[in-house]
Amino acid sequence: MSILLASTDFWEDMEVWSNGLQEVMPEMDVRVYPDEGDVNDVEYAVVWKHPRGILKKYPNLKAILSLGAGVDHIISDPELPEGLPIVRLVDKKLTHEMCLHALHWVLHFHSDQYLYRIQQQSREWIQQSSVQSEDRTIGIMGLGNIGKAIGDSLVNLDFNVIGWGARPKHSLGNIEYYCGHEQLSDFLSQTEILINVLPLTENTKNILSKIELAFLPKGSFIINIGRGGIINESDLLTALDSGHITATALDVFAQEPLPENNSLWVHPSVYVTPHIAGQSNPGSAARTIADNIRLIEKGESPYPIYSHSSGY
Ligand code: OXD
Repeated sequence: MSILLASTDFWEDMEVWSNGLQEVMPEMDVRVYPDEGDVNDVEYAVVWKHPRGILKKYPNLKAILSLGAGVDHIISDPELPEGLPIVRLVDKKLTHEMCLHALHWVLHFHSDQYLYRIQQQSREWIQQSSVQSEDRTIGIMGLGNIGKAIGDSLVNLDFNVIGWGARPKHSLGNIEYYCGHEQLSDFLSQTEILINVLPLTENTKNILSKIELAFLPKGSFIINIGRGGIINESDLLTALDSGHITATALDVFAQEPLPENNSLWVHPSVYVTPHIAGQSNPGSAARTIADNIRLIEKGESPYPIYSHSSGY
């Protein structure tokens, strides 16, 4: 019985990942693609942007597990074997990192740090009047595990937090929830700092385009740590140029790595980070993946499984 690790993106860390998985699952043989040995032995594939088409080579595969929170890198494989559970990664260290990243940019924008940086360049001593956190509305798109954790940490800092998602939700504590396309404009029109954590699906692609960006109040900020394809990048640039959006922190892009000639690199109101907001932690992610494999071995359901109908 073996686990296959496959990625086109993590090669330099593959040894760390394979050692991490081997340590928590000594009963399994962890192999790294393309050194998979006998293809009949492979029962689990643990992947991040695996080479397209390889997964159909393993006749005894029982499940595909993601090394990251998203699974768009898996389901975009046109030759994916059918009928296998695809397991997302919900890992508390990854969630914590995403919270810290989001918090960093919220505070940067909320407390005018972006402005003081500009003032420093021209040696201007101007004290901006501060806004109390309870008077600042942060809107989070995507209230899954990560979005909810970010929301809760902001509520604890007394921010006014609202959320938007495609489906009805219960018990979001102090986060007022807006649901579906019909409530998107209500949600956006109150949002001064928008945090996107939505996964990329057929329904969320370009969900923030010209019309939706115009619903945001003038002078608002956007933090994107979900997926790049959710915001129409050329509409975003137009909204930044017009001053409708003051600044944006982008960790994810429609095309990654962000091409050298993309204007987002050089726009003065854009902060670019190279998709590092929630890096999976080999130690804790390996334990979560091992727990899910053991559940499958016991005939139980791993958590959470990708749902074809919701697209994530
Ligand atoms: C992920 C990511 O899906 O880092 O975990 O984007």
